[in-house]
Amino acid sequence: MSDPMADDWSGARRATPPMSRPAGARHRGTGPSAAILGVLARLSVVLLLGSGAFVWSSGEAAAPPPGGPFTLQDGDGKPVSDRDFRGKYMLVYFGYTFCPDACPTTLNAVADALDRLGAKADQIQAIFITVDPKRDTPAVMKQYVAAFTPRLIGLTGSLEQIAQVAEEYRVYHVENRTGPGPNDYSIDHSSVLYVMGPDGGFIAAFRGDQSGAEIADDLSELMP
Ligand SMILES: [Cu+2]
Repeated sequence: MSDPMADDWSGARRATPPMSRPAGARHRGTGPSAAILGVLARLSVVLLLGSGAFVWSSGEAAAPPPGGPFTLQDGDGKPVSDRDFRGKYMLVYFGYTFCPDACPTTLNAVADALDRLGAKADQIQAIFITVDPKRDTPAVMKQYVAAFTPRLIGLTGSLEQIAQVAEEYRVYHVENRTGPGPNDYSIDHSSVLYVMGPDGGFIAAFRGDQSGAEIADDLSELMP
């Protein structure tokens, strides 16, 4: 597999938070690592070579699809529920604002994809859910997502709320200590874009490291 992240960075045209690693550096726990492969195995997804998109396989009847109800807080601290987006597609990504690489890369690609979709993007709500609620307050999330596109909303919540929604979506996330201070940690997390339908049900999951053009193509195919 080539390194799509390098392409994403060269194609990035929006403001991004400063990077602490060179372009193309892999976030531990993301990319085709053992961690994400483990997540994907649990998702029982099938990799469609070519488009790069993952789609749900119903081969394992015992495993329910990712997704489920949530109540979180938006950038103003107001409660937001999955039910608020019925009638729209939800494009959901999990990460955190201190993320040095995977999150800004993916969110730039999402912004690019929504631009490319034109009017069709009005049917899609892009949602960034933090897996770092201790640092990602509503205000932090609001400022962060605004740097990518006004079409993106950032959601946070209590530790319990975040743990629950991450579990529903089968999101892999593990805190790693980087020093003795309370904020000295990074988070390894899976990098997957979930597409949920207008009824809230799971439709597909894409690799988070696709380009905006690829994401736009995949979304176009899924939307009537
Ligand atoms: Cu990240």
